Amino acid sequence: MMFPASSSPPRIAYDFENSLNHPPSIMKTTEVWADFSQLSKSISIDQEYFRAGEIVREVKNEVERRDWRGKTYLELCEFVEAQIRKRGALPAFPCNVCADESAAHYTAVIDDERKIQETTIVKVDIGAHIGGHVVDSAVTLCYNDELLDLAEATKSALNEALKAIRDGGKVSDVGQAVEYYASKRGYVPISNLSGHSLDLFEVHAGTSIPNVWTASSSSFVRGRVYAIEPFLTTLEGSGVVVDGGSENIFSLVARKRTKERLMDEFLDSIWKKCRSLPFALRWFTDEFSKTQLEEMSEKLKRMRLIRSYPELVESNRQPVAQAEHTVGITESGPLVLT
Ligand SMILES: [Co+2]
Repeated sequence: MMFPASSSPPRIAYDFENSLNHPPSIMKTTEVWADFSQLSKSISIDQEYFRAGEIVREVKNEVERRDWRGKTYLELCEFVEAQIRKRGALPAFPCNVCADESAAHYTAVIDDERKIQETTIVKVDIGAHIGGHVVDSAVTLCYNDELLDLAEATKSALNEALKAIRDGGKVSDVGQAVEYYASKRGYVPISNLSGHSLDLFEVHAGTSIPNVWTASSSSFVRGRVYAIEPFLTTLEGSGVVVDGGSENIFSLVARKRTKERLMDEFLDSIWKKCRSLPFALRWFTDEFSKTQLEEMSEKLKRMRLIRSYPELVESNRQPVAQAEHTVGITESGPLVLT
């Protein structure tokens, strides 16, 4: 069967404390990547992916059960991240909350007072990891009756995409399926937002899975894990996202001493909490003040020790819907983990 609905293997008790000590504490993050990607290629789908997938599925249900209108972005982000932690995983990236024309990479800033509007379409993109085994999935909350069809079509486009995945098959089959289905429903896929392979402590591990047909020669590889995520917009949309101006998601690029004690402490804390997975400044307010965090992040960005991920908005300011699942290519075929 292509997508067995509930064939998760038995749960295993996972010793997270020990797993965190597992990566050797060396200075260059890139060296850690090399070691881990070798390791993960030699084994099939690790149990941790199944457990992390189950956790994200539960968290998505908790999000969908509630009415978020009038609540703040901060409340939604903190709810999602607390739900992940409560279940024994860690956020793999700050919860993304993107309304209307915003498609990706907005997370609540410290003291964010922005509220979810009464009539809106909101993408909630959720990532969790257990010992670096990252899963990534999203739900669209549609509080705008006129956009219900867009939201539903995007969900169905994801199903079409999942059906196009084969062990050893071309990733371009997915883009073709999404593009064909979207046009059949009267929508446009966002061509510069793609699905991606996942790896240990890596959200984007090298292989892109575009949502339109491309000449990509990449194939799905058994034992590997992929996030499949179509984004659709209306026919008035350009099908392209551009920088929206805000930057509030970051990740560590390199661990180097800066000659400033506070910044070194911040870098150490980032590494300890997140390795080089994406983070938000609000995750560090127990150790540093808001002003310190804002100043340090600016400086570290200029020094290229951290990078930022700008918010991405549809260039014609048209509404965008997203659907996303993480899929593992197992011995018995592709399996949806989330
Ligand atoms: Co993703």
